[in-house]
Amino acid sequence: MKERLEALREEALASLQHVEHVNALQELRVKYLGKKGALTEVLRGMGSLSAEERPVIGQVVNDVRAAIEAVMDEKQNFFQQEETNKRLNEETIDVSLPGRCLPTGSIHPLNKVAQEIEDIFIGLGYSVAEGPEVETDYYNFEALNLPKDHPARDMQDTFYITEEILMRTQTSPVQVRTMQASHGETPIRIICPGKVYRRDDDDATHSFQFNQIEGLVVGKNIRMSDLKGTLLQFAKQMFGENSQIRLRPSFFPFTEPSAEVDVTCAQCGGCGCRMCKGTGWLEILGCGMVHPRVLEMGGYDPNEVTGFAFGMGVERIALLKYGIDDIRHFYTNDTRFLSQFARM
Ligand code: 2NM
Repeated sequence: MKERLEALREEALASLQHVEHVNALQELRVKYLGKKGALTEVLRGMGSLSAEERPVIGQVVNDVRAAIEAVMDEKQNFFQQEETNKRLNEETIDVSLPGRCLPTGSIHPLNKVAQEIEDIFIGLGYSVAEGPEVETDYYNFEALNLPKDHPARDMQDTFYITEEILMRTQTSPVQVRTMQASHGETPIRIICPGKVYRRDDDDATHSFQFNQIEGLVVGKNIRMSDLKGTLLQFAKQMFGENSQIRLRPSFFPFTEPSAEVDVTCAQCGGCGCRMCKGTGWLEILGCGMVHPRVLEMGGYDPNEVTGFAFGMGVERIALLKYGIDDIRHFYTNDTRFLSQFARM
């Protein structure tokens, strides 16, 4: 029996020499030390031994088991270490690699231009005033010298909610509200930025919703020359120090006299190009001296104070400033378009 046990040990140790994988090791563990393994088989035969032989053979069984287990444990540790080394190698982190860049947003060109316009007028001492986009007929038309039967009150162009409530078509109702809230106190120096709405079909130069900035100055002895000087200052800051402006007579119900303002084309310096259609001039805004009736409805005595006002479309200014050919680029939100303004 002792010989059988020793032969078993030699056989097990020999097989263990060639083991190259944990699975094979596990198979050998079952084969020699398992419940139905070779060593257990030998132990079963111990019943037939004499009382003297039993402890001797028992000791041999224990020794053989210990010898086999020792080599198996050693192999097990080796495989474990090998596995750990492999994983450490595969999972190395190159701490010198640059981090991944997250895409960052940028300020929308329309908001950027609006902010720039606001900053210029804030620098000239103006305050920013805002008001509702849903307006009453009274603030949007009536108080701006457009009574119900006025031909300039084109029903086609206005989004009506009820007969008396509408989407504002310009930001001037904010200026009426400001005048009325001031109770005849001067001076007023405000700009009113915001969204306005017109029932237009969208195309390269029109949108049913766009952004406007209107300005209003009310005080003693405010004259047309103040308006012209202010707008020249604005044009120089917005389009470049060499810019010039010209005023052409026009008509608005809320101003008298009224004018349209052109700025010299910055693309060609006034020589004529595609942008200015060969004229050297670009139309940028409308303006005029506030109509006495508008001052009156705003709570002012037109014999005591005068005022000037102007209005411009932010989209139009942005198109001209950046040489963009279609207003719809501003609303499509294609990041290839928008990202170009990130660093401008
Ligand atoms: C324009 C052109 C001319 C304007 C007038 C007023 C107010 F409230 F004083 F009557 N606000 N804005 C005005 C004048 C707006 O936009 C092209």
